Amino acid sequence: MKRRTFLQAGLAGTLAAALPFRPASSAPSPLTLTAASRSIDVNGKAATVFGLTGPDGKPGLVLDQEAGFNVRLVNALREETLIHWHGLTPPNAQDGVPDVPAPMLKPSESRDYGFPLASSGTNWMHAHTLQEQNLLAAPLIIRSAEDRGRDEQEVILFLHDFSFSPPEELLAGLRGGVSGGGMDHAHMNHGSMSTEGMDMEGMDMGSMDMGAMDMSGMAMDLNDIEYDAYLANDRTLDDPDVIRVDKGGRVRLRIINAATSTAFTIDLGGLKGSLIAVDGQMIVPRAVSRVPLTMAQRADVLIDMPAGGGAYPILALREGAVQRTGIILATAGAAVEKVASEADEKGPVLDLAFETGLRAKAPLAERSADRVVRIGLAGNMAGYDWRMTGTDALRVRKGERLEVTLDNGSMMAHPMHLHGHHFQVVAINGSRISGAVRDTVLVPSMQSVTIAVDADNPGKWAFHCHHLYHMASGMMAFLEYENA
Ligand SMILES: [Cu+2]
Repeated sequence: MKRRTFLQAGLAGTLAAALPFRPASSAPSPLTLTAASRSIDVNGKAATVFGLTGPDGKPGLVLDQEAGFNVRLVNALREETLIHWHGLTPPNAQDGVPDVPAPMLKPSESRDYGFPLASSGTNWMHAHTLQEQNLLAAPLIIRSAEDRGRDEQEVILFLHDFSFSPPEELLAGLRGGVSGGGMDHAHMNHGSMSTEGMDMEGMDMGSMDMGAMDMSGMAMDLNDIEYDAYLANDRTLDDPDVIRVDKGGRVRLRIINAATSTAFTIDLGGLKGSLIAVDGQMIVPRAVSRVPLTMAQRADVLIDMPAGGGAYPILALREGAVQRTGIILATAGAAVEKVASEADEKGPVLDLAFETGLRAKAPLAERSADRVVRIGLAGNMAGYDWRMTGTDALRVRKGERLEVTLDNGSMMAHPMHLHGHHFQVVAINGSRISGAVRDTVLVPSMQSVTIAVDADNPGKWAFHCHHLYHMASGMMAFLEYENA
């Protein structure tokens, strides 16, 4: 039976009049998502980057949760690629790590994806290769019926770190091969700063050049790469995305840090927000004016715009550096003043203070762990040989509760991401909390974070640092199900 005939038969008589017309429920045709090259303007210079465009011509996808994930990925690039659905929990065969297990898509090849959407939330999609550096990444927003019924304006803030140098060159520079363009300090100062003569008491953690001190007084490395620009919705503050909002209206900011190796602190400026979700998962709402956001993390912030109107920059401050990017929320007729791309002060260094205060709205069920694993995070800037240790123990059976303590003995912070699952942060430096449910957690230098995972999605799942160059240099492991 042809689809049209089937639909007509199914909708015959009074039933057709009573039910809303929903062709997607009987014979869904997939939404087309195209990976292609495109051109953007970065500080007055044309740049050829990748992009992922949905059926409406906009970047990425905005999906209704109940319709499920029903997408045809088309590779319109002249090279192979594959896309990871970051924050979703697809069956293992539909995850996007090349050959784990699905192969890359060849040029002009397409592939259909279909699975139920377990939760609504702010997620994203990206290539699990160096192509991510060239913006093969986009928002992936899942909206529940409840979300769609709210009287609020949704605004996406999609962050990225941009370089005119190819990622292969950036990586080679970090490994010591070449002094690639865009990097000026990959081998300077890191791990070698002296604390002698410093006044630790009165020290401003964000004011030091190149790094900062952890609590034991050791030097931490912050940024591996000096980028040419920091983008918010593909733009810099020289020509920012100005989004029209209503006086007194409610805005739901969906913030995505899609930078490959840059952490930010989101600064709401004069506005007050309520943080309602992290990594797409609801938390007990928390009043915020600033939100730390490491690589791959997301944050949903509700903002009630002032009744008087005006123009309000939402800024992303680069960690430990003066660079910043952002968007402007502006009411009709408001004068939009230019915001400089560099601040007077360096952006804050991310720690776990904020994370410690987060509480999941729907925590994992109370139960003891069936398996407890300790993973070390190791490596250094000198050799650029990042790795995870103790990974042989990353095994689980379906139905088990796994607890993993991520123990960072290196001088850099690592944003750790597990595919195919959400986990709950259950301890920070050994102190138990009922923390946020997430898919990416920051483990700062010389600190530990314990996560709990319910093993409910069999397969072989990537578990890695979301700093692209750490991952590419070896900081990646797999959680494997036994008897799967
Ligand atoms: Cu890392």
